[in-house]
Amino acid sequence: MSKEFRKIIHIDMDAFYASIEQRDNPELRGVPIAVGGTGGRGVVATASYEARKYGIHSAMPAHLALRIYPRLVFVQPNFEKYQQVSAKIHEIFRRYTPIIEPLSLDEAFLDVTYSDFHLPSATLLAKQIKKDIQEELNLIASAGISYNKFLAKIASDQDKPDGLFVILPEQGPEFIKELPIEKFFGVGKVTAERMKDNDIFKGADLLRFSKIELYQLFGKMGGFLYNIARGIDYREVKSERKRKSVGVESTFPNDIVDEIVIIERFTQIFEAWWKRYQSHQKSGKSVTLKVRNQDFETLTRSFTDENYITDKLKVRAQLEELLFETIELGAPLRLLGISISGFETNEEGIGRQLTLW
Ligand code: DCP
Ligand code: MG
Repeated sequence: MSKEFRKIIHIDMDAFYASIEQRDNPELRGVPIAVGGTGGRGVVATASYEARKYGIHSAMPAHLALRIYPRLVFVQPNFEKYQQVSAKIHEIFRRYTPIIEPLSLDEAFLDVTYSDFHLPSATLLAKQIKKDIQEELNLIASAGISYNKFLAKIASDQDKPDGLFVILPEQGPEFIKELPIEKFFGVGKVTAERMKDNDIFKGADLLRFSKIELYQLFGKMGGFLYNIARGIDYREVKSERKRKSVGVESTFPNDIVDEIVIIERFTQIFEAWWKRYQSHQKSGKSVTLKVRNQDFETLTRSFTDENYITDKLKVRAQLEELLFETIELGAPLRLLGISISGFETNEEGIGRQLTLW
């Protein structure tokens, strides 16, 4: 029975930016804070849970938030830091599955249908991920666990903060019946309005319509809505591995001619590309070099290795050789890029099936 069902975890960090700021500045702990700008058109990016009690929330204009709670502490966002924290959260995810699809810095789907990890259930695995995040990063995450993306995403919001919520296959259809359409993940504002025009306010209301009627009303979305109303969502968790290539390129502020400068720029781009390639934790076999000259003529040259590319020095030497075969010496160079593709695709069928609960 469990065979047909996938096991998906959706992780969403609690008050992400605000929690990081409170973690790193003890004076802000327990205090209503907002991360965001206070300038003329400043808005609250996120509010700490202490501030939310007063009704302060994301996207609220700063002046309004301050009117509601004049002692609200505003903290300037530090996106670089949030990105670094996000990368660390992803390192934790990767211990448990390679199939990770980020939705934003603080949210991601994990497909753990097959996992080599020693825990036998997706719920226990989600608990372990929350524990790792808390112990190693001193931050709280909420987790939703279910058999598809739609329900996993809804589930992570059910029990926030510090949530852990499971929706089992037999509970899915009932759960959706009561779900207001504003909470439908994947349904935009326009579709939501059209749903209301047709007296559709919650999942159960969709069941009145045939598939054809839903297609007539909502176009392509119709099929999706028909399935969702029955707890069915076939969308895959699209991992970074499924991205076709990983590359870095740079257009130079001034065209470059000098061979020494070309090597210097090549080295910078190569290093940045290699770092990105490593951080994506996937192996590719084909490397492509892209150059653009003064006349905007773009040339690409590739080579493919029999084995996955892991030897930094070797690939650097190959690329350098290719570069000097490709560019005309003395001709000004406008853009240089390196990318890798031909990634391994086998990510299922490894490990064993987990139970959902
Ligand atoms: N964010 C933003 N502007 C918004 C919404 C969010 O800049 N309108 C940023 C700040 C958040 C982060 O994205 O910290 C994550 O968004 P969430 O919607 O997940 O909100 P939080 O993580 O802050 O809170 P919650 O505990 O409700 O998930
Ligand atoms: Mg969040």
